[in-house]
Parts: sequence; C-alpha cells; structure tokens
Amino acid sequence: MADFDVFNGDADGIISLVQLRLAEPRGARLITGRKRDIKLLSQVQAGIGDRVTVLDISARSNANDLTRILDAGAKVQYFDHHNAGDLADHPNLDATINTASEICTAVLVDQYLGGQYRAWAVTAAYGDNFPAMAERLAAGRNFPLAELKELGEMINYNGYGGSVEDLLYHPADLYRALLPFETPIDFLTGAPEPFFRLKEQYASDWAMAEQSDILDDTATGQIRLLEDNPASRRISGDYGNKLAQQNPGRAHAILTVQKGGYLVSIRAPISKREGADKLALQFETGGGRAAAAGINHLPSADLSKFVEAFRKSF
Ligand SMILES: [Mn+2]
Repeated sequence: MADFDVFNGDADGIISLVQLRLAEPRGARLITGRKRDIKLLSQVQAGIGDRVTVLDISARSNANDLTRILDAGAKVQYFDHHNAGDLADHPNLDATINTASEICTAVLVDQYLGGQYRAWAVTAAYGDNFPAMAERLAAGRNFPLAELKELGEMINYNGYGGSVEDLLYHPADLYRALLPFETPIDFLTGAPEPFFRLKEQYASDWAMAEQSDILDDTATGQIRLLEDNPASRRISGDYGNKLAQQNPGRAHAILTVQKGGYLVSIRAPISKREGADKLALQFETGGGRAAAAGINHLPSADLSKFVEAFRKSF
C-alpha cells in the first residue's frame, strides 16, 4: 500500500496539501514541480490499496492518467478549480471540482475541513491572486492580512521558472518547511528563513522586470517582453498579476524569451475575468483558467499570430 500526494507547486497547491496533512498526517510520496508542471499524474504508478490525493492540477490535462490510475484500483481524492474536461464518474474517484472564477483549491479544501486551517486558506487565496476571496474568508478573524498576503505571494512566486533549477526552493521542500506549523503566523515567527530569502530574490527579479520592453500597448491590453534568464522566468507570472491589479480593465501577457520562442503568461482583465484560457488553448502548449492562463512554448514564428489573437480575445 502506498500513498501519493500530487500537488501543484504553487501557493494554492502547496497550501492545499498543508491543510490536508495537518488534518490527516500521511507519509505520502510527494509529486510536484513548477507551477506549470501540471501533467503530474503521469508520474504515479498506483493500484489496489493505494491512495492518491490530487490538488490544484487540471483533470482535463491529466485525464488519461487519472483513468489509468482509477482503473488500476487506486482510490483518488481530487480537489481542483481548473477546467476538468469530461470528468467521468468512477467508483474510486472522490472529486471536489469547482471552476467558479472566484474560487481556488485551498478554499475547497478549507470548506472540506470546515475552516480548520483558515489562516492557511487565506494565505493561499492571496497567493493564487484572489485578494477579495481572501478578505471574505478572513472576515471576523483577527488575521494579520498584510503578512498573510505577502507570504502567499512569495510562495506563489517560488513556483515560477523555466525548470525546477530556476526555483529558490523545490516546491516539495517548501511544503516540508511549512507543514510543521498550524498557522502561517507560527511559520513566520518560528522558522521564517525561506520567506526572507524569497523576498530578497523577488526584489532583485522585480527591479529587472521593470526595465522590460513593451511589445504591444492598446486600450484593452498590454504585452511585455522579458529577456532569457532565470530572473525573468521566475518573475513573469507575478509581474503579470501586479500589472493586472494596477490596470484592472486591461488584459496582460508577459512573454519571456526562451530557446526558439517564448514562455507566455496571460492575465484576463480583473474587471472581467475571462478569455485567458481560450486564448492559450489556441496554441499547442497552452492551458489554464479563464482568468489566468499560459503557453509553455510559443514558437517565434507564432508571435504575430499571438499578438493578433490577444487583441481579439479581450
Ligand atoms: Mn490554483
């Protein structure tokens, strides 16, 4: 019998698992990666008697492996808020999927646990760029919101990179650093070194992003171009979030140069959180949600096609 905890390497995925494992400790094998490494179920070989927990990765992107694992007899518990495709009922599957645009996986887990680790859920909601949801969740509680927000954002930032080597912490290590603490405040007072190291690296990455070129600039959207280096690959997602917050009526795309093309991060306007996934799915390696999506590799030859599609999407 084996247990597998499969989770997105961003704040939402990591903190969803922190909540679950605080409530129900389990010495599971950890399967995670960068925020964009979403086809994680391909790494799971499970069968009868095995338990697989899956958090914050699209069931649509993992459909074949999910079917394989369920058919092999493993029990799967699934929490997610991404496009699930045609998720079929299966006696071995216990799925909580909600693709509403104002919900994240850690909030689904918070509901499942009856709000037991609410401060962690608030931190995750901030980290997944749902500040309004975070504040609603925190209503009536005496949480230091500014600190939870910054922690959520730093954990989320850690998940971005061109490869796991670009990341300051492997997401499994960051998860292990957080898990001993019942609340994010306990973490920040008990062993905050990862938080401070992330903040330091973030500040230097940010300074570089501010110098980036503007590729396209219209009333409805802006496209930025970042150079080919680890700092760009780490900061692009969060930089996109910040630009979106500063200009809530405008869509944004951050392109980062990589070999033969670009890594693309897309944010729909905050005032109308839709269209990002449809734009991304027009390209072979695209995926994501209505409000936030990405393309793992946009070939150089498709740049003008992307700019045109971006202008039409929002
Ligand atoms: Mn999420």
